Amino acid sequence: MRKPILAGNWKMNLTYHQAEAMVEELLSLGKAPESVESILLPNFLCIPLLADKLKGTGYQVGAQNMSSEDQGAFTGEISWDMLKDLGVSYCIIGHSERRTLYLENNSQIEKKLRKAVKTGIKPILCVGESLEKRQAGEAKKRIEGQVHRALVGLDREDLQDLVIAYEPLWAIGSGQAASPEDAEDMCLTIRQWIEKGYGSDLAEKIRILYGGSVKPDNIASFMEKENIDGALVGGASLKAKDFYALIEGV
Ligand code: G2H
Repeated sequence: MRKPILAGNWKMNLTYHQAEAMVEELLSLGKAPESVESILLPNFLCIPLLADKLKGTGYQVGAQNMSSEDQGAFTGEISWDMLKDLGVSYCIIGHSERRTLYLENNSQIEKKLRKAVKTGIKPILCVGESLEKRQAGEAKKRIEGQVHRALVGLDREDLQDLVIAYEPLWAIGSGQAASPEDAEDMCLTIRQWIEKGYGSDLAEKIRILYGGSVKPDNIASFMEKENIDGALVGGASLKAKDFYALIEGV
């Protein structure tokens, strides 16, 4: 059985002191349930704070992005070992906001994913189609292409900790989530693609998440689906009560 994941992507929200207050409130609500991997992904400046506060609580700390390089003259970048040094376990790779606003392309995403898996950072690879692609009936082709381009040259052994998040662009931050049926269909498509390329063992093992306007009141409808193993949540992960309710809804 695949252990579900609830990952809170804070994006560029919460200052250090706001993050501190959020985490303290979260910890006052109760323990992280053992049946779910509960991960908070704050901005880089808050990673040391969360790593410290969440140590031994069952909550994990992730990053929203990382460099594909090891070290050196890469102004403004953060490397895998800087993250690992602080106890970061997961890192989002290729979020659609990085792809569209910062023009990250498939080749850069492939390099980042390769660096993550080779250095023991567990990647949460994000894929998703635009509304135009969906309306043109090209959503599946688009998703398969993104997964294919990100995994080029990696083999089954590299991908044991891979997590993929299906996040349709039109559902992100819009309040308009995909229907659980559509989300399930796309997550199944991804799993079948993995099965074809890497075999059924890996396809059965990897966690595939849905992301895009997930809230405490709709998470259960996604979790009912066979091929959805959790959620990547943005806006609704910023408040402690909502984040805790999301974990309970998994
Ligand atoms: C999609 C999601 C988190 P939100 O980007 O990755 O954000 O839940 O705000 O739609």
